[in-house]
Amino acid sequence: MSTPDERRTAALQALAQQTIELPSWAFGNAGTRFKVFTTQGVPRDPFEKVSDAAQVHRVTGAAPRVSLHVPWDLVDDFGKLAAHAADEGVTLGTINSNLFQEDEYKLGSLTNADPAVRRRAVGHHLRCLDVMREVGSTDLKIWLPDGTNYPGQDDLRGRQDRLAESLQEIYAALDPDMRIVLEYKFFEPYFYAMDIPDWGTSLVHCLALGERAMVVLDTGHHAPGTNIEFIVAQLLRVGRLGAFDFNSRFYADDDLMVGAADPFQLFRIMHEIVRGDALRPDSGVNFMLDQCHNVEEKIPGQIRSVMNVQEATAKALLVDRDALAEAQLAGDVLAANGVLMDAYSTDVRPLLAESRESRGLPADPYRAFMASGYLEQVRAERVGGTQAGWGA
Ligand code: AOS
Ligand code: ZN
Ligand code: ZN
Repeated sequence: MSTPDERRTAALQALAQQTIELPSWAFGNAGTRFKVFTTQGVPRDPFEKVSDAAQVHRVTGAAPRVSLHVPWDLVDDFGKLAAHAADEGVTLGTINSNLFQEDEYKLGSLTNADPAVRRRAVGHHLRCLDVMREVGSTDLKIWLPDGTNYPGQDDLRGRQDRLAESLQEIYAALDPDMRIVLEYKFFEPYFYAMDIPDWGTSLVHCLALGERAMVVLDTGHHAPGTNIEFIVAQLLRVGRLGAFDFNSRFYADDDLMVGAADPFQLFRIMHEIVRGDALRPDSGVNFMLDQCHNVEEKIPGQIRSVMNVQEATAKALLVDRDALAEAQLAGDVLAANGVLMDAYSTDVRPLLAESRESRGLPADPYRAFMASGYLEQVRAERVGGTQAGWGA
């Protein structure tokens, strides 16, 4: 039986090691399909996006990697971008391939019936692998925008066969230390059938590819009411949870700040992570954010999101797992539920402040950043040029 003090000490240790990867696109102007509001001082190129991401790491100590999109973050010299990241105290992480802006992919990219289009889509991924070699990244993230809008539009099964072949070609080109992480989404941009709509389809393809193919779980990509922590538990059980794209949804793929819509759900997810011993830095699960900040300031929005993940994690770490197991074994429904709720109801902000201060970080990263003068500085400096936005 562990004591509350022992759980607290273990939580402090685990929290000090937790890292969260930031998406470069969160720092540019982005929003809904209706209106993208512009924010002053927004980065004008990938270098400035990396600098902004580094600010989040500076105050949280928990966000040391930045994930890039190709081609949104294309630069002439990726070595220079990696060196810039190192100067700023961060590294470049996952490379996201992007197949949703080319006209030729209207009827599909990796699943297209035309072999020439499929070849070009595979070629784009091979280019992404080169970028990964240049920046020292090991994860290629594929979110496949392919799908159909009308029954009968294409052969559902044929598309799966073509997808399997295309993925196999990409997988065969991986270096030994590289992985494919494969995301799913139940709808959008197509509405009748997405080609990777769910975790089952992603898992089927990953299992066929091999051990270095893992599922990405974007928390906004499920039908309302889906039990996401169940999916987390199952993917961990079979060793195929490669990464999260964290965000909040009220309605659809809202890409709002993680933990804003449903902090209890985030806690339940992190409880399964702790239960599955997947918080360890070498567990193979990459905790990423995938968000857009349309009405709020972007860097503070990312800082708040990192803090929200840390709060949910701290609560999950405080669960009295012995008492929980005992109650579950005894069939004591209310006691078991009570153990979880006790942890969820704990105010972990003092614990997190202690964790940060013990490592020389500000107790409140959000306030520290707002007082740093960085926003005022970039608003004054970043005049001229084109602000980075959704897709650029
Ligand atoms: C799209 O809905 C997905 O969540 C992807 O992860 C995508 O690459 C990301 O949102 C950037 O557009
Ligand atoms: Zn995503
Ligand atoms: Zn999404």
